[in-house]
Amino acid sequence: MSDQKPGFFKRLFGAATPDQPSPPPVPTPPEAPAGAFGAPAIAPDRAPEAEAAPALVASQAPAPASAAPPATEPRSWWRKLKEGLSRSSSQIGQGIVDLFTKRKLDEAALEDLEDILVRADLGVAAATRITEAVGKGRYDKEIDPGEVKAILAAEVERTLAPVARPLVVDATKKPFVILVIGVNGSGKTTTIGKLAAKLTAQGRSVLLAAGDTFRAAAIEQLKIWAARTGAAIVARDQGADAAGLAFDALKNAQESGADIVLMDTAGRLQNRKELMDELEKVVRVMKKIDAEAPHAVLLVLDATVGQNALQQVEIFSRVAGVTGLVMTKLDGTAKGGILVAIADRFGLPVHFIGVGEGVDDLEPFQARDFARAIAGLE
Ligand SMILES: Nc1nc2c(ncn2[C@@H]2O[C@H](COP(=O)(O)OP(=O)(O)OP(=O)(O)O)[C@@H](O)[C@H]2O)c(=O)[nH]1
Ligand SMILES: [Mg+2]
Repeated sequence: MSDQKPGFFKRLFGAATPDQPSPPPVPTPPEAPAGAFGAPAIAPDRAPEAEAAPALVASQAPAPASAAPPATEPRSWWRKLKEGLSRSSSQIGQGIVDLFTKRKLDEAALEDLEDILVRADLGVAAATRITEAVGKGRYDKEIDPGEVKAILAAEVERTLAPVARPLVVDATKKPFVILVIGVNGSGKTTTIGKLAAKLTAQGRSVLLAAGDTFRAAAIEQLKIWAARTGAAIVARDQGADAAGLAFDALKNAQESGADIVLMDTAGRLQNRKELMDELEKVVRVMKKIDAEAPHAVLLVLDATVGQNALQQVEIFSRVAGVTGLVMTKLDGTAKGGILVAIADRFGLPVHFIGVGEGVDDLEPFQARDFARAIAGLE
């Protein structure tokens, strides 16, 4: 990570931009309200608008020395994303090819298209919109499968653009506390490791809080990430109280002057009340130290669970006030379309997506890239 240029990080983590206007209504990409977590949706790396990414505020964070990312970086991410989403895109793409090759567009074809999209987890609302867009002005005409994919990509991008918002780390909040939550095995600890790598490479001091006190292996897993990224770590023994650990970690971060706390938590099923109560307690204890903490609550969702992710967003939001989403395991699943359904239903910012287990397999979420990848376009 150390060879990444600052311009790359400028796009990874926006800075607080206190004088930005309030968000306009959907579907225009919303801009960050004062002090909130979010920033204008960022254009894909390959587009010229990429340079319009929000600048870091000089007084709050060091100015980048060079804006240019390495020439190979965006393309390699695009490849990973495209390959990662290939199961989702081939399922949709094959369905479209089968449906529209040498066939006139009629009501039955549109219904079949809607079925394909619903089966690919995009949700009924998006499937209906996309089908209507395909049908518009094209009845009884032949339509090329490539044209259908282009319409699909455009509609998916329109849905996702408002939620593709970077995680804004406000340097005036010190430490900036990020609580990471989600069900068992969704990718929380790995995501924390990947984020720690990006943040430490950006020159920020990071403290990891080993809040998954249930499993000794979870504490060890986080210690490995700390050693690997140079982040500090606060851990207690297995079985310790997670809220107590949160208290220790925030105190330690305040005293040591850490910029950012990334707090891991034990995975919990959204229907286990006692575990959800414990999460609420973690948040309450954090507020005793800093009334505004946690400054960001990231819900990590595993794309492979498909429709179940909708319920996870709903319940975790209620308990812990989710401010943004990270979707992992988009590689190798045919259920990548669930991100579209989640955007439609909740409108929560999607900060990052994961397409693999490696440290570089997490990137800021960009609507256009995702839309084109899932539609199987180059
Ligand atoms: N393929 C793939 N695997 C991932 C991704 N993110 C995480 N994983 C893997 O998913 C598994 C679970 O990841 P963890 O980070 O341990 O998940 P967790 O949410 O911390 O799990 P618990 O602590 O048990 O709740 C590990 O094997 C990770 O390497 C991803 O984007 N793609
Ligand atoms: Mg974990």
